Amino acid sequence: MSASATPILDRIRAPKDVRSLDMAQLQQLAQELRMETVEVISQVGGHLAPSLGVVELTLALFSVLDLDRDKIVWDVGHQSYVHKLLTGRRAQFPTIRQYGGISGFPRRDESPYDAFGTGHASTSISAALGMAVARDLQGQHYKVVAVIGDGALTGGMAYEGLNNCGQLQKDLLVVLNDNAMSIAPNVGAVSRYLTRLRLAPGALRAKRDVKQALRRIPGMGNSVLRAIERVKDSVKYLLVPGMLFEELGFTYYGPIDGHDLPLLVETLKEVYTLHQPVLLHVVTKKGRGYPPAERNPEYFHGTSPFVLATGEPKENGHTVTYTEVFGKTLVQLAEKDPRIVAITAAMPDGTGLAPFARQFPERFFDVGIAEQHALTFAAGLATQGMRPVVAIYSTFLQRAYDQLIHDICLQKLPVVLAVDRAGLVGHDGPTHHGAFDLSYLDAVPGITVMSPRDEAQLQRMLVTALSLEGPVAIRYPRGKAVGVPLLQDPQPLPVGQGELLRDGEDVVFVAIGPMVQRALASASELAASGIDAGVIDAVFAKPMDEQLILRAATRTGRVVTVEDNTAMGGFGAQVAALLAQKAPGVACLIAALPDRFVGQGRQEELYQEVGLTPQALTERVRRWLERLGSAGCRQASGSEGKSVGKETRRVGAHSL
Ligand SMILES: Cc1ncc(C[n+]2csc(CCOP(=O)(O)OP(=O)(O)O)c2C)c(N)n1
Repeated sequence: MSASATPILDRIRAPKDVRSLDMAQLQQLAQELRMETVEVISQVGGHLAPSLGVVELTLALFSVLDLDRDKIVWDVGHQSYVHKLLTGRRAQFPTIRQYGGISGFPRRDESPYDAFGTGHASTSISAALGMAVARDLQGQHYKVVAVIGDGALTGGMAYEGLNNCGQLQKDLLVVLNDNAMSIAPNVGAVSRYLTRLRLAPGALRAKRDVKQALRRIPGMGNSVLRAIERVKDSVKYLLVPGMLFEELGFTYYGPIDGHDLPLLVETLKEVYTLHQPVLLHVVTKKGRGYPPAERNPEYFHGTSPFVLATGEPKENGHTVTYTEVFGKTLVQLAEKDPRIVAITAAMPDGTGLAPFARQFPERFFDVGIAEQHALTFAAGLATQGMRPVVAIYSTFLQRAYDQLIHDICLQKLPVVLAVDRAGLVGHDGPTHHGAFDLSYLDAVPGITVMSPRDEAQLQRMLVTALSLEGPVAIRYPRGKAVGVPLLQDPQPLPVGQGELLRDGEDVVFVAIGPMVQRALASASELAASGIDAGVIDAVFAKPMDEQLILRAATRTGRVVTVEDNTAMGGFGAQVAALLAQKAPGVACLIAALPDRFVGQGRQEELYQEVGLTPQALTERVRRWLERLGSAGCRQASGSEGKSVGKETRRVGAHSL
């Protein structure tokens, strides 16, 4: 039998097994963890570069902390793969991010070692502080560690947490994992400040060297040291960089090399004994140890499956995405309209704004992971006649809801929200699904909300949005577009007008966005079994084309709404409310995301699970019509059990 390539990792069943390893074994374990991570992620895809960057940091934390008591909160959590491998989930690791598999993020329901569920950035300090306060109130003793990246440190919530830590002075360690990268290169003044700290290394060494030298002075070293501690502030000013954190009430350590395992362990042992807020600044390299990821950390931040030897993507066939069409169209429009400016919260590539940034660098703003600021910043720009377009993922827009209501909509400001990744996003799972936008957007007065059924309609929506004098949101899904030809000169859409795409007598689908294609496919399937289903593309979720919907509803007596948004307060709920008021008696079936958090997997697997594939819709509609048919017959004519098709049309018309 050949020797295992991962002899040490093979022995790790739980975090305590890491604590018993010596430094040489830890070093070897670091290699093995890298190998395992790269191999698995090359097959299934995932957040490779962030996890490779924290191999040594994770090992050092595991070897110093007692994780049966102590807690680590991983900010964003996309760098927690090594943590997962060391906490009893190695066997499931190949299922990471797959349907039914383990999550790509920490989850409290997945492991007792996942102290806090994450996915969105900048939450770790607040959560860790909450734990530290609970610990003290309960008279318990354990260490709480927040690990936050320099990218996540651009998020306002991180400062709210730091600010509160400085006041409460709890025993809490914040590890700042500084790789100078967000997904893209990090931005902002704090990032510049961290760079200055990085460029002035040796400070920690200097502090230690002074301490050690003093201790060696016989008879008086320790008393001098104590005296120095008493005048700590002045010593700090002399020896310690990181005054920003010191002034916020933290003891700052660093910056230290986050790949120097002995130094990490030694430093962590030292800070472990301090029972106060400590910020340890470690410098790491994103993608460390896998050359393609080191060369291109942005691509390998979150990657699809790739060829291990080269780092080349396994799937090469490129199909145009909604994101790309948005980005390209915006560039074309901005060429003609100098008022257009584009804003992203740390996702220039993900939101398709990279071409805009290249072409109009002075009109492009990456504000960091700061969605709230992004929206109010846009509002400010709009007050002065600019036309800001905030490109943002649906899930992250949740962060900025008050800014949307209070700063943009209340003031009727013409800010365009390009809401990407609406609906189910796939492998990132419940932290990242855009499951709520129609509900939360439609609730706000004065906003126009649209969702395209194909990429040409997206172009027209963008033109429409930029022609309006108030706030607009266009929400579109992750992934490839339909494949219709793009428009050379997209024209604005008539606001509030839906489109009847297919006439039908038995039932009418009222669908929105990408669900329109599914409704059309389902209508074709239903036709094959004798059910004549019409399809309306609502186009606008707000203002909704009430007349069009009501006409079709009263004609067929049966409406099926279809949306990739939660059923709760969503598009279907609006249609149902409309029908209840203006066409009572029309039966309405709402096909939407369920009122639970949907898991992870390929998008289609998930849509299958929630019954939003064309086939699932067909089945549901057929069964529903059957039920209605019999109920309707009883009500309308007293006869039993009439089924779907032409007969239900009679029943439907009758029951109106
Ligand atoms: C609120 C929010 N906005 C945007 C994102 C998308 N996002 C995921 S990771 C990341 C960059 C994080 O950078 P950093 O914290 O430095 O970690 P690194 O990946 O460099 O290890 C961003 C912008 C997010 N997860 N949460």
